[in-house]
Amino acid sequence: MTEPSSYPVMDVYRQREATDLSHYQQQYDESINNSDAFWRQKAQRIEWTKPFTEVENSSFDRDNLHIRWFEDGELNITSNCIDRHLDKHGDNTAFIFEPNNPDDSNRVISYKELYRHVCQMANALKSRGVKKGDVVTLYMPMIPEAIFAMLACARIGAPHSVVFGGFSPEALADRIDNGQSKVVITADEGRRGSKTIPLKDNVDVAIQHCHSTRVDTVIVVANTGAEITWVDGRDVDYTEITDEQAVDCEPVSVNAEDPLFILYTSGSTGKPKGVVHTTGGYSVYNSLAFEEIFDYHRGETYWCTADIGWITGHSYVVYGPLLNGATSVIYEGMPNWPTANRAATIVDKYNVDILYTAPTAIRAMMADGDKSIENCSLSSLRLLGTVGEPINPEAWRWLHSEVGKNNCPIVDTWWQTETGGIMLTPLPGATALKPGSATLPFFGIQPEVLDADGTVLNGPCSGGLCIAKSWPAQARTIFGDHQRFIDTYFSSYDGYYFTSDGCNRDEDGYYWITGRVDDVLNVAGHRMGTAEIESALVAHHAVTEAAVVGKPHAIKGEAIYVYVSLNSDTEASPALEKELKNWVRQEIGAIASPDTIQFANGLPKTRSGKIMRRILRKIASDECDQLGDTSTLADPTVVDQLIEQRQMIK
Ligand code: 6R9
Repeated sequence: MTEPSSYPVMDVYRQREATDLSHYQQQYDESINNSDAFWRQKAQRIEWTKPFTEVENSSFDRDNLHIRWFEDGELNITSNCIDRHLDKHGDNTAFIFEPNNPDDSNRVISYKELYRHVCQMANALKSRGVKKGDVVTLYMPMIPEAIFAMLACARIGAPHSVVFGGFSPEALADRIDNGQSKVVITADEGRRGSKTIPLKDNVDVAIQHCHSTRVDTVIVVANTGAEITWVDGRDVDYTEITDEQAVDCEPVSVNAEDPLFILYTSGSTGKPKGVVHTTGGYSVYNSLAFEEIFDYHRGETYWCTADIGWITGHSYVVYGPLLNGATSVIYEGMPNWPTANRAATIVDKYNVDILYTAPTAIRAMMADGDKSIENCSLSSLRLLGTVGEPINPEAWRWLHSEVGKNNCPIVDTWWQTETGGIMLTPLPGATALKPGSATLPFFGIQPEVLDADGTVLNGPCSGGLCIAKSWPAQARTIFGDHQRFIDTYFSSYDGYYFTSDGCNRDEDGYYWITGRVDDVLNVAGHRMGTAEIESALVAHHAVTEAAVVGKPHAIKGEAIYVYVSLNSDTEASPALEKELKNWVRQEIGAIASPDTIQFANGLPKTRSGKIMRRILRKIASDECDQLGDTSTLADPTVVDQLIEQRQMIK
């Protein structure tokens, strides 16, 4: 049987009132042609402590760049996430926490309980001197306290900076320093399958590595109960400090354009940048996006498998769902531990209606075949979503038939840390699906495809994906470096936000993301800058030069392939290879650890000294017959050597 290339809107999927593409089209046109009126109305989803008068004040002109939404309005996002649900829905479940070990008991947290936890935590932060505008760093496992801590910060107007628990002490230190964060919230340890992660130990090391910030408070959640070192006066136990606090905490009313959080992400150059999101536009956009894209109805159970260390965790584990009074599953562990079908058993255990996950997780399940779904009915599911990287049609079809039982639409959602919310997506029940395409723009999003010369292309085409006008959830700046924000996103194409993704647009206007066109890798859905890994490598005494490229990988999407040339007095050896892998792990974190290291005598460079990664990518992928033009190389013989060395390590 040949697979269909397009999946029509499902008849069984009829939760919406008027669900067809013309309904979408009508609203979409309104959102673009009558943007102010559209967003003014959508902003009524939010309770404002001071109503805004003006909707949008923005320009993508690089000499006069500004992005402001609802700029004279005031609000508190946590009142919208929690307080306003209390009267009628306070006993509804906000979160069901599934622990790493299936034998440990789960935790069910109602909106009323969430209120108390968040208020007590907010009061605890105040008792340690945290004020509006102070950046608080979180380095947490996926446990409810991580969410309480994020919301506690937002309650008092303190921007949170969540650092993924897989990052190293060095990476954590950089982020603490960058945000000048005096307070860190962590846990003794995190759990990932059979492994534990020494979070508190890492925080201790990170604090020693901070150059410009004196951390005066470390709040520690006892998660595993492990023995940890304790610095009196600085370290405080989470339960002790929260238990003694009042159970109410007045939400601080902030301006719509006050920062809600900083989140670091990798770019093509230099150190990760702290992307800044503000409060008003982010709330309006994600409140709407969550409801529309997941077609969420109160009482349904939603599970987004992302970690709160990433933007998906911020927008679609924490804020989007809570703004809609949703019930979410959160899970501390790995999808395939202790058994291959763990994720599927969680779906069955909680009768999950909506599952939002990453292609890499789907491919890992697929690789385990029937084992990943055995003894599970998955019959509660009615909608599936993916995010993080392009989903290959094979994985899409497997998800559709084996997990969704041919009964669930799949929303393939394309977006970025910088976009704050989902940008390209089908709307379930309205958009016909094509496996591998993120389909059409969400409300208010005006994508354009530009060629290398900056010409806007029409109809079916391929080129760089740009966005022509601002949307409410857009990042406002890079923390402490506004010029870098302008240079990175608004300088490639005049008057456009450039996404750094390439794409194709087909005859139906559907978008097909082809991946990053800058030097950013996407490893298991995580963004990694090649420059970042290279600079970690050259900091090792044995390394003179390093070049990092992505190599296609069946499950992770891309694997990290590294070319390293060594000092003349150092010999290549398996021991050194291991040492370098560990080195990167220590400098950045396990997610950046190279899969392959190829020792090289020299790297292919242009006469002006630029490393030709295109060639390195081809060699790594064993496509040496497709090297293309090598005539501009300073020394073309380097390539033959590299190919020979590649044969040896295969
Ligand atoms: C939300 C998130 C952003 C990059 C982005 C693109 C890739 C994300 C995708 C996708 C194809 C999708 N990406 N979703 N590519 N289809 N549905 O992942 O943010 O970590 O900042 O990564 O991820 O390349 O530019 P972030």
